[in-house]
Amino acid sequence: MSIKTTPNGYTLDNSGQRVVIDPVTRIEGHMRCEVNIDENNIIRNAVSSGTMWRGLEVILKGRDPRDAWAFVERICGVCTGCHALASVRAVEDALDIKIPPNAHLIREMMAKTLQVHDHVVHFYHLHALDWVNPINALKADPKGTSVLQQTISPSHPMSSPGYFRDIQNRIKRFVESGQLGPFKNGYWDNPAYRLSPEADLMAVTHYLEALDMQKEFVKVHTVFGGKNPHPNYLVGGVPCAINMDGDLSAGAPLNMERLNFVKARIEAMMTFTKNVYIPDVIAIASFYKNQLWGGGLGAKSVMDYGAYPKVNYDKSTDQLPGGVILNDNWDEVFPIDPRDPEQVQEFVTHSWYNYPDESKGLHPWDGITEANYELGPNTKGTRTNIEEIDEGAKYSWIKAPRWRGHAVEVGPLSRYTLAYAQGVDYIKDQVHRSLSAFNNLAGTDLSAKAALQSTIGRTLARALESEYCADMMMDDWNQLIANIKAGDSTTANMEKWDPSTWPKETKGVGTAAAPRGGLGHWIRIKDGKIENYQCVVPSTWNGSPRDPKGNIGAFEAALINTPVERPDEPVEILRSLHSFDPCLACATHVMSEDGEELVTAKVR
Ligand code: NFE
Ligand code: MG
Repeated sequence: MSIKTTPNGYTLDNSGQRVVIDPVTRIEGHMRCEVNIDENNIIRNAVSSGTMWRGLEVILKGRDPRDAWAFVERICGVCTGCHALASVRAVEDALDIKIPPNAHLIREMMAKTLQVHDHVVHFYHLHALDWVNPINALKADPKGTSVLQQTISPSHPMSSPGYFRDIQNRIKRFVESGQLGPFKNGYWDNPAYRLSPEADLMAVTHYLEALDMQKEFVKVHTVFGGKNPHPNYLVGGVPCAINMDGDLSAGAPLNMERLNFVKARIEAMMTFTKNVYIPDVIAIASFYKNQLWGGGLGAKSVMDYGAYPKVNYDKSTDQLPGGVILNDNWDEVFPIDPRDPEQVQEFVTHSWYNYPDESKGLHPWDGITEANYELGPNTKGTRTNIEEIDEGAKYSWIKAPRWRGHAVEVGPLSRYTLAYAQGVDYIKDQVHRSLSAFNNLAGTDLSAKAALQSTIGRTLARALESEYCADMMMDDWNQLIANIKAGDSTTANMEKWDPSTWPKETKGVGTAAAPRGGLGHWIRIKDGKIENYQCVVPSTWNGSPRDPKGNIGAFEAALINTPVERPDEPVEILRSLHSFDPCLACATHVMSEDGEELVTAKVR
């Protein structure tokens, strides 16, 4: 047994019952989590491990930088497009290529569509079943659900008792057939589920509505990028020409019909986020008002590079300003510079990689990706069947990125904390409006800080960011139309397409607001080829293992001191982990050789 306090202020005690969750499901990629639970069922130690290895950074070496986006975009099919965006930005930065304003607006609309799509799918299809019990919805009085719907969101038209009764009958047929599909394997008799049957019925109904909506949203990617997932990008701009006289049958130019099609999808995103998503998060949260745990690093130490610039290349036009907040001090925001070798560094002391000197971190321009799978002496089990991880040694395929040595959280909650602390009116209004709706429903009097620093706050920030992105996208759309009307239909700058125009040696960095947080790609180009390429990804920050000083990352921190109602049904652990929307495919971007899971399941 050992009790330790980490430099970032968490007391870890690895005595008590060890509970292993592997695989953690309803995430992207492969993840394992081990916790120690004391005699009062409180989590006192947490170990999060990425259990897959990929190697995209290695695959890129020696390739044409103009092709990099197409490789790195395949890091992930969920946050589709954001790696391509960070990549083209990194290459353009290295080669000093300035893209036309229309290309920026189209890229922004694609990025914001991704946010809305990813956040909606995450909340309804990956996270909601941690809070919502579909089996309990069978006990609901559909009239009560109708009243609830009209109370929390009077503008949503689908609210009649008959509508909810039909859905309830659909769920009944599902359950009676014994084929629960996505609702299988839940802990449905666990008292940790707190919603009324009427609220459960409303939420399951919206699960189904969201399935229909998400496939509409992504059509914005098919218009601008040819397809989804993995829309097309281009170094120098976007690969879609504007031709207002264009005939669609003649090869898909961007014409007014297509632009109006996009506008209708943006309007659908605005309506769904305002009338369904945000009211649902607030209504569900009101049933969990006494369970505002799981804050961890969230809103205390946070980081973002800055998001949604109005003007490309001008960080002062970021609509969500970036920076770093440390240790809960919202009065001091440190500027962030991804080029500064002292700021962003990755450590591998507890990661399955080699560095020449593992006491030091490496800035991504000098980053090394060299696998080294070795287990600590206190590991229980074998190399291919770990029973218990030894967190004193290397224990994850995720590296540990740090900002000036500090563990920070990234994601919508970090962006919202930074924007709130820096006085962005739209964000403050949104936070205050949703908080007062929550306080009214729940009969509480929480401050913004208290509400945000929790698992539910992290989930709320994602909903609010979806609304914000939908609204901002309409501004982007209007600006694009204004540019075209003023005679500018340029979508690419190909002046430096030819490698003969490039310097012999150069380097660049590209950042983007990925759905799960700040994303950065760093590239070195030599003799027209990629010499080094490093991605530092949101789930790498949040899912990071311990660093050499012993600081724990955001997933681990969010679990410490969380009470668990039934240790063999750890729904609370899933809630906190899912509130980050983990993507292990992104986090490790770097699968065992035979593609198999490295470890086996104990508790699901
Ligand atoms: Ni695969 Fe990703 C996002 C990136 S990982 S989901 O968002 O970049 O955190
Ligand atoms: Mg990396």
